[in-house]
Amino acid sequence: MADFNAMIEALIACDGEKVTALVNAALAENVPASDILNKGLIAGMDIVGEKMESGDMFIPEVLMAAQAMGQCVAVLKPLLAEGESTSGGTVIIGTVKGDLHDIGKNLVAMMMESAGMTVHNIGVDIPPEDFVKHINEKDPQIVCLSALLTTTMPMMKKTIDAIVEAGVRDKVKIMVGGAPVTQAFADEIGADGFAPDAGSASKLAKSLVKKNRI
Ligand code: B1M
Repeated sequence: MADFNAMIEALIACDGEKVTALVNAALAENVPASDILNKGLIAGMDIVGEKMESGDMFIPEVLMAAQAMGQCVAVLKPLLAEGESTSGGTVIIGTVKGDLHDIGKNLVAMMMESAGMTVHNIGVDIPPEDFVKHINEKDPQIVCLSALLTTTMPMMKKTIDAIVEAGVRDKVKIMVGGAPVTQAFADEIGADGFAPDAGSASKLAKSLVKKNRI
């Protein structure tokens, strides 16, 4: 039996070694990687977020917890592969300007790679003009924008506007996501799709690529 509570507690205690050991122990017991991710790591980060909000955890601690999560995600990466045969497709993914959160975005990138897509993960704090530059250079079918802050959500609209102004809007499907983002917001800013989590983002990207080819 995997001890998800111990994983959550070790993450909150910023004890990277312990979280990694617990993740490895759970894997050795054949606990599915997706359960470890959702019931252990993401559940733990949710509590870290609550503690951050209430002032019970400070930024350096949150960063240490995030680092521990990143290490474990690297361990889980090969096991989270979807294993489906796919039609491929090229994706650009980045976190919009002003926003430094990247754990969720990296998970989305990872799921898309696992699903056979070519993913250019262009990082965090990406200004609209850089998204345009990467579209011109990499010729993707899909552009994914991530934002975790309510204050950086408007930057998603600015990025879409810049893509329209650069005359490349028709070449790409734009998907948005991140904890505060909703389908209604995606519709409002003229995105082609919204996904609440990494698994559904990967599925949606594949279906958008397929639709585009027909
Ligand atoms: Co920040 N932070 N943070 N933070 N942080 C949140 C987001 C917050 C909710 C915490 C809180 O107060 N409860 C809050 C935002 C409040 C708001 O705007 N509504 C917040 C704040 C306020 C801040 C600062 C402003 C704090 C400060 O400085 N005073 C600051 C801002 C810095 C900046 O970006 N300019 C800040 C800084 C940081 C750290 C640097 C310390 C660190 C980030 C480290 C890193 O990413 N490398 C951090 C962290 C770790 C968090 C929390 C605790 C965890 C985020 C996370 O990684 N979750 C977070 C609280 C929380 O979310 N519970 C919080 C796990 C991850 C797997 O989930 O990112 O949601 P998530 O990704 C999911 C989906 O959203 C979706 O799929 C992913 C996987 O299923 N998804 C997409 C994500 N991107 C997608 C793109 C897509 C599709 C789906 O494209 C199509």
